[in-house]
Parts: sequence; structure tokens; C-alpha cells
Amino acid sequence: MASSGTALIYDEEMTRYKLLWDDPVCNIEVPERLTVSYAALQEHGLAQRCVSLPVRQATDKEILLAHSEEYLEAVKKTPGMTLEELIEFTKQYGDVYFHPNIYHCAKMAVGATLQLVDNVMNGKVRNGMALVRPPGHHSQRSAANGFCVFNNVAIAALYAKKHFNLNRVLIVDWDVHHGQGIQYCFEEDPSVLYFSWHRYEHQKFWPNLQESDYDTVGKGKGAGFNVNLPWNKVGMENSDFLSVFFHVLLPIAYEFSPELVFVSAGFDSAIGDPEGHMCATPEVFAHLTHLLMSLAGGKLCVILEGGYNLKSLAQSVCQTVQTLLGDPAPLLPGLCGPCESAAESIQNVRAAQQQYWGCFKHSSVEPVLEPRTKCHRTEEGEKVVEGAVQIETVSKEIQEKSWPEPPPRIAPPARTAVALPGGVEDSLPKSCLRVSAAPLTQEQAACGIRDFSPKALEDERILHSLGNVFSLLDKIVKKEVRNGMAVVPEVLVTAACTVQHALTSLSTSDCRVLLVLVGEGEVPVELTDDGKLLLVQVCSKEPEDRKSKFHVPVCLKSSGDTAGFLHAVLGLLLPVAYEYSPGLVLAVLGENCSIGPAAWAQLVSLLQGLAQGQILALVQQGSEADNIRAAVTSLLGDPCPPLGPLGAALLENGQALERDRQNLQTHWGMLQTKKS
Ligand code: X5A
Ligand code: ZN
Repeated sequence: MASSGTALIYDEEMTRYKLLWDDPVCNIEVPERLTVSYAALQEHGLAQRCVSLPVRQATDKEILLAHSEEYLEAVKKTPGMTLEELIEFTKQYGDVYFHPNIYHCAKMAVGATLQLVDNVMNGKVRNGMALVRPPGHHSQRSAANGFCVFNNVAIAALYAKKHFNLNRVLIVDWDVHHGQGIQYCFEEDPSVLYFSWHRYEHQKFWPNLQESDYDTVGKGKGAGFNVNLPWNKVGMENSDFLSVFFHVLLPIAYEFSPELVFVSAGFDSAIGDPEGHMCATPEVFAHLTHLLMSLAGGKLCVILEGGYNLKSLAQSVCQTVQTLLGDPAPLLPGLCGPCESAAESIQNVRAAQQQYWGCFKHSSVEPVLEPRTKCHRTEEGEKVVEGAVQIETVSKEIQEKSWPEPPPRIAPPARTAVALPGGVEDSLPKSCLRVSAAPLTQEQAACGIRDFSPKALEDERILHSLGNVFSLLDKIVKKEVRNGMAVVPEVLVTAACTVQHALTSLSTSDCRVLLVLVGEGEVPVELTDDGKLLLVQVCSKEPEDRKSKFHVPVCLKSSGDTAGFLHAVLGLLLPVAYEYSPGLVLAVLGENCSIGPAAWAQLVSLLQGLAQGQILALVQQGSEADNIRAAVTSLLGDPCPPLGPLGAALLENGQALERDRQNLQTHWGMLQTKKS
């Protein structure tokens, strides 16, 4: 049995320290960061749905996994210090403050993180979030830094390796600052892959390190296992963040195939944050979370780092936890591809990582555009560049930025409805709703389709199965169920009829159907330029002509190429699909399709980030029972079995994919991986 449930770890004790003196750099790190986040989770009924786990204090031994004895002993003395002594002690480190109770809280922050690891690894929960203070990712072996005392996530990764014998751990640091402490800890360690994006501005932004740039890739055996994506401009939007996921992080992460995933979850990347000055909306964190939940069999530990705009912090935390709980992802309209500066960073990091990762093997080698930035470092970093008064004005403006409150994410009363021929039925989970409707008449089935092989519609089996499929679709559109699945006799004809029926049942505002077909043959639908249908077909046939931008053929020879398939999904299908922003997804598995049940499950899982999870899967009758099971379990929200470490795509497939991506880039901005 796959584990289920989401843990939430929080303890008020971690609010009981604060800045005791005047310091314009540190005054944003306040206890309210935790209280507002937790209150918002309660207010939205999310905290109540989580398994609440008690916090514990980390032991010395655990802290020493990532820190020196000297440093631990020094921090141990802080509870007994006077105010003057604390101020003096603080001065040896950068951008951090101490308080008589911070050592106690720091031990709890580490302990909370370890509790989460234990419970996820023991299978008591599937995933979870720890709301902690102080944060951790800047702290180093012998130094506090950037509001951080102990490196919660680095310690937890080492702990997980040690206690659960893990060989591959992924850390995704979506905080707006570079977690240099984590980078240093795992620089030479190929078993921990560290990814970070961060505000950089060619080294003008704190912590102003040369080693935060894209060309720091790890050392020795760890080369290729450190991935830095610098933001050289502020104001990055959802499109920029998602582009980096599709074209940098996810391909590497899938190839790596982690056994456990950590998120260093700083919400200072979100809109309104006085540190980040970025424009990601809270909803984007639902998608970042969702995309990571398909890795490592769903074992995902999210640990709070930064986030200083209390409103966007609380909203973003809610989006994240609600996604961990499995609620449908919010719509993310208006995606258009990375801005020029983001595209340049994406291109540069892909070039820097190309020799280490098969997923970049076939992308054309381009020289890195800008020579690496010269050191702009000043003694005081940005403080010298901008006066304190100016900082305050900018920060006011940023914090007063307004954005709409994320709409509620309502899950339909039932998750999955199925229509299956007898036989397959028995082996499926009881939790899905069975649908059995009356057969359609030929007129109903055709519903306006012209040039339609009337022969097909004389077939009673087809009319019967269409009755079921239409009924599933109606339930999805009416939001009685979230998704559905049917095994059908003629998958291509059925898909065509279903598209037509969907287009007549969807409201005008979300009248966009994404049809993803994995398999050979032609769907008898008309592809018009009005954009009401986007067809993505993954098959072995070389496409003769692309009919319009809404027809995306993906050519994959040799269906055993799992890496090629996955690269097509991450690098082509998902970016286009997200930009299209469908109101409904049809995922169709055709005849003799041997991408394998695990890859098919991944596809179905990833597609659920679209259209608020409204997806109907159709599988050709006669397809292996494993494919049917894979689709149903994925629709039900069970974690996908990992695909295992992948290599490069087959040469032919990799090249075709790269070509397709190039050709489509003019129409779909989300496919861009280079500065134009
Ligand atoms: C955890 C975190 C930020 C420190 C900023 C110092 N730290 N200028 O977000
Ligand atoms: Zn931060």
C-alpha cells in the first residue's frame, strides 16, 4: 500500500525569539511569519486535514552531522548571554541575529525537520511541511548567516542518507536567496543533488558570491550535482519560474531519480516580498509542489525557509500545503515564456550542466552568452549601493503591491469515476465510482462531426462505450467528479467524439480541450485555428505537416525509449500545455503502445496539474491491465512509482525533439530555452 496523508509540523515555541535591537537588515525576520502562516492554514481548514506531528529537539549528534563542534559549543552559550554579549556575538556573522531563546528554537527547527523525514520515510505519511524558525539554508559548518543558525535541510538530508540508507536525495531550494550553506555542504557529494534559483543581479545581490553563478556545478565526484540558476533581474513571473522547472530542474531531477525530495521552501520568491522583489503569484507554488510530487514516489518534505511579506507568505504556504493534501491545482492563466534575462540564465545553466546530464545531450551546444560577471562585491554588499532611506521606499512600494487573493480550490465530491468492461474491473480499487450509462444513438455520438466514418458509429460496442464516456465527461464538467477513465473499443474514434462533446459542454471561458494521444493513427477531428482544441500526439510516425500551432506531433521512434518520452513530456508537452491552459484534458493511450505503465502513470500524474485536475483518460481495449491500473491509481492520486535513473534519449529521438522544440518556439513562448 502506498502511504497517504500529509504531515504538518508546527510549534508555537519557535515564535518565541525576536530581534532585540535595531537592525534594518534583520527586522523582517519576525515571529509573525509563523503565526500568520499557521493561522491561515487553520482558517482554510487545511491544518485540520493534516497529520500534526510533535516537534522535538535535535540532539548534538544530529546537529554535528553538518556543523563543527566549535560552532555548536559557541551557539550553546548564547542563552546565557546579556544583550551586549549577544550583539557582540552576532557581529562575527553576516545578516543574522541571536536571542537568548534562539538556540532552543534552532534545535526545534532541526528536530521538526527530522520528524518529518522519519515519518515520510517510515510511511506514516506520504509528504508534509514543517513550519520552522529560524530558517536554515544559509548556515554553514561553522557560521550562522542570513537569519539561519543550523542548516535544517542539510542536516536532514545527511540524516536521511544515514538512517535510511539513501543513495539519491534531491534538494530544491526555491527561496529567493542562494542557500550557499547547503551548496557548501554537498559540493563534493554526488548523492545529494542541490538545485537553487536565486536573485543574483550579476553578484550585486546578497550574499554576493561568485559561487552562486550558473557555472558552479559541484566539485570532484559531485560535479554536476549542484545546479544554480541566477536571476539577474528582479520582477520574475510565473512564466520564468515554471520555465526553469520544465527546462532545467525537472529533466535533471527525473534523470537523477531521487529517493527523497526536500524543498527549502522560501516564499520570498513570491510577489510582494521586500527581499525578493519578484512577481510569482502564490498559485505558482501549488504547481511547483505538484510537479515535485511525481518524483521519489511522492516522498516530499517541504521545509520553510524565508518569506517576509506576511500576506503572500501565508497565501503561498496555503497553496503548498493544499497541494500536498492532493486538492486540485489552481488555474495558471497567462503564461508566455521566460523573459530575456531568465532565458539567458536558462541557456547558460543548461550549457554549464550539459556534460553531466543526458537530458541536455542533444540540445545544440551554444556558447554561454555573457562572460561571467566580474566581482562587484563591496564590503557591505548592496548596503553601499543603496542608501537606507531608499531601501525603505522601495520596500514599501513592493510590500504594498497588490494581487488578487487566490480563489478557493474546491475538490469535487468524488475523485475518480470509471467505465470499464467486465474482467478488468475487479482488480481496481473500490474507491472509484462506477459509471454505466445507456448507449448513444448514432446522432448523439456524431454530435456534429463531419467526414465521420459512419461505419464506426454503426458499431454497437462503440455506441455503448460512448454512452459511458459522455457520462463520465458530463460528471467531470459538472464537477461531480474530478477525473475519469474508460477502457474503450476504438480509442481514436472515441477520442474524436469526446472532443466534440466536450466542446459543446464546456463554458466559453474555458472552452479549450487538450488532447494528448500516445500512440499511432489519426484522430478524426478537425484541427481549426480557433484554438479550441490542442492536439499533442506522441507517436513513431514522422509528421508530414503540422496543421497549425494547435497541432503538436512529437515523433518518438522505438517506444522503449523512456528517457526520450520523458524529455518530450517535460520539455515539449507540459510547457505547451501550461501555456495553452486547457479547461479539460483528454489523455489517450492508443493501441500497441509500449511506453510502459510507469511512464504512462507519470504522464497522467503530471497532466493533473492542468485544468484543475479535470482529466479524462481513455485506454484502448486490449491494452495491458497494467496500463489500466496505472492510469486509475494515478487519477486517484496515488504516488507514481519512480522510473529509476534515466540516461539520454536515443540520438534520433533527442534530435527530433530538439528540432520540434525549435520549430514550435515561435508559437509557444514556454518552449524557449535560449535568449533570442
Ligand atoms: C532565509 C532567508 C535571507 C537573509 C537576507 C539577508 N534569509 N540580507 O531568506
Ligand atoms: Zn530567502
